Amino acid sequence: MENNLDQIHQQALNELEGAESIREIEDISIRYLGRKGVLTRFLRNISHLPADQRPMAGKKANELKKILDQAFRQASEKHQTQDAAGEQGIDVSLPGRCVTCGAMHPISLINEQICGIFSGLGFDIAEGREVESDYYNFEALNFPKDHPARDMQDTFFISDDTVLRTHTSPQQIRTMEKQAPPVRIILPGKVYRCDSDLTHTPMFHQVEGLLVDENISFGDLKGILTTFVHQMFDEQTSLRFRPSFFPFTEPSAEVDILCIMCRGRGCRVCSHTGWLEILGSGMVHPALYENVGYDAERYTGFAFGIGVERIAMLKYGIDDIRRFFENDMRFLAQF
Ligand code: 2NL
Repeated sequence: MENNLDQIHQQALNELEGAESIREIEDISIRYLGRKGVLTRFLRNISHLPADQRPMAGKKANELKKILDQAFRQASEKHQTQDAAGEQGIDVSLPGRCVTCGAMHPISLINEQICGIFSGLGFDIAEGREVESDYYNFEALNFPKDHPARDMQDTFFISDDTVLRTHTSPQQIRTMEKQAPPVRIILPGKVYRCDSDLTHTPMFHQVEGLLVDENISFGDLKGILTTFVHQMFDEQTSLRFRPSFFPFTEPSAEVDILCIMCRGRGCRVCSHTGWLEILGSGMVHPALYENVGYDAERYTGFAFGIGVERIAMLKYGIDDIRRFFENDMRFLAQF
């Protein structure tokens, strides 16, 4: 009887050794442990043995059943991993593929930084449409009929009366139409101008700001924009307010910072002036208040416009604005 069991054990292991797939292992398992399997039949025939041999035979046979069951299972698991890799033609010994990680676009980074600074100063963030009417893009903003910006050369016209917005100001007009002062908003977004060279792309990003309330003076404009410059660049950055002109502000001022490349000594980046222009600003023109129904005697305010690409070029030392939109991963991965 024991010889018989040893024989079954040995034979099963031999067959298992020769098995080359999970299916073959399953077949062997069925041949030994299945309903009509060799070991199952042995167990069933124990009752025909002499009574004194039955307990020992039963014990040994059940032990063998457990041993074989485990052997089949282990062999099956081992094949499973090998087969899965083999079926897909995968060489599991090769090193793994690197998963490259995405990164924020430099323009998004600077845009978020600008918005973060003004959020901290209490400005709400608003957004608007990119297709605008002539009225909101020009008329309401005090552009005279013959202003060059109203020319095909500078503006993308969709029809006689519809344009791709050339600045985010139209949405500020819409906000003032809907909301009484105090208004304190910034407007980030894409704007479009028919222009293309080292420092201009037909689409670029702007963050405009507007603050209107009682008793707002040019001093408030200077304070807010000085704080912005110091947070955006460096606490020590020197800046100056230089008189300028925009149809929608009076007086108007452009803000320059001392050149961050040459510290004012004069270099190629600042065209040897020692200063870099970083934004435009001014006190909101009273004509705009008339257009939105504000009392121009009671309210004053200031506005400003920041070119996001311009700030990004200065902060990252990039001399061609088109780099931002070529989608070259070698460039974008650096930020
Ligand atoms: C620039 C100049 C500026 C504004 C934008 C503005 C908006 C309203 C009323 C008055 Cl609703 N002004 N925006 C004011 C001054 C300058 O942008 O060079 N941006 C890149």
